Amino acid sequence: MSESGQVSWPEGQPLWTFDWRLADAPDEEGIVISRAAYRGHQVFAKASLPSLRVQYDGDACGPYKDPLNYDNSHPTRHCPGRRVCVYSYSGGGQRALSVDSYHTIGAYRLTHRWVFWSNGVVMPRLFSAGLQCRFDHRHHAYWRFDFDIDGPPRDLLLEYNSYGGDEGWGRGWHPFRRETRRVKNAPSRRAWATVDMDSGRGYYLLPGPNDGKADAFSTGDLWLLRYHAAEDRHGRQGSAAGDGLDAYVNGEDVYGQDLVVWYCGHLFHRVSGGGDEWHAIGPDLVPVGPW
Ligand SMILES: [Cu+2]
Repeated sequence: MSESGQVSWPEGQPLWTFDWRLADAPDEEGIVISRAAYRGHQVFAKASLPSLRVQYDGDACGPYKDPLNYDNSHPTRHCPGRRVCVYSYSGGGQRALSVDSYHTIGAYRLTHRWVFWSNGVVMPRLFSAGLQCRFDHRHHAYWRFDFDIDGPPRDLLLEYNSYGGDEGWGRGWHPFRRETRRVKNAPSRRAWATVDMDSGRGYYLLPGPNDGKADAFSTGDLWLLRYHAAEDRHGRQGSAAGDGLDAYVNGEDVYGQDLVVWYCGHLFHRVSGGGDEWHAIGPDLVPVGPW
């Protein structure tokens, strides 16, 4: 089964337009956002959460790959009778449109949410509570952002480091020419941005404060890949044992190409916090340039 819809928000003078869909295997990748545009300029061809891996200390349980699908989603009080809840609210002088779904997997409770703000900011989020196994563990959430800023071609990914020089994209910003896997580096305030070379429009990708960092089990924070349809494996990407993303990093040119950016948030869940505590991870996507 699946549930899907189209958004044009706010009504009358839309800032955001996109399609959404929550489906079962093999398309179990949480709520999938597609054909998203802000102020009439394309942002994503597709954005989704194809993989959610869990590792326990000492492998006391698992590891697991938890699917986010229609089958394990449930209606909430907010939206009776529906699995995907679409609603708007205001905060900090901005309006927001939220699209979310609530899932249970064993004792886990999970909310997958996309928030689209009127100022162009996008907040992908995963909220987690519940204890399946009474050992400290880490949830690794892999978001896949198939950016098509102003259309598929001519995009590039920049990385900011406070120690970087000026290479023509602002002090500290370095453009990647080849596919790569990257890890966070808080001391240099490392962040990323995907930019269309012609329009100058783009999106910063700013790691969230609770997003942790890569470890031996989940070895990356960001992957920059050239788009290939065959590399979109939907909910079948990777397994409990491995995310399978390094296999796509094979030296392809990514400078001014059609790009896919994967971002992983690493959520440390201490058993001592109990099962009712909710944890949240996810980056902020912030528009840059003349939107
Ligand atoms: Cu947990």
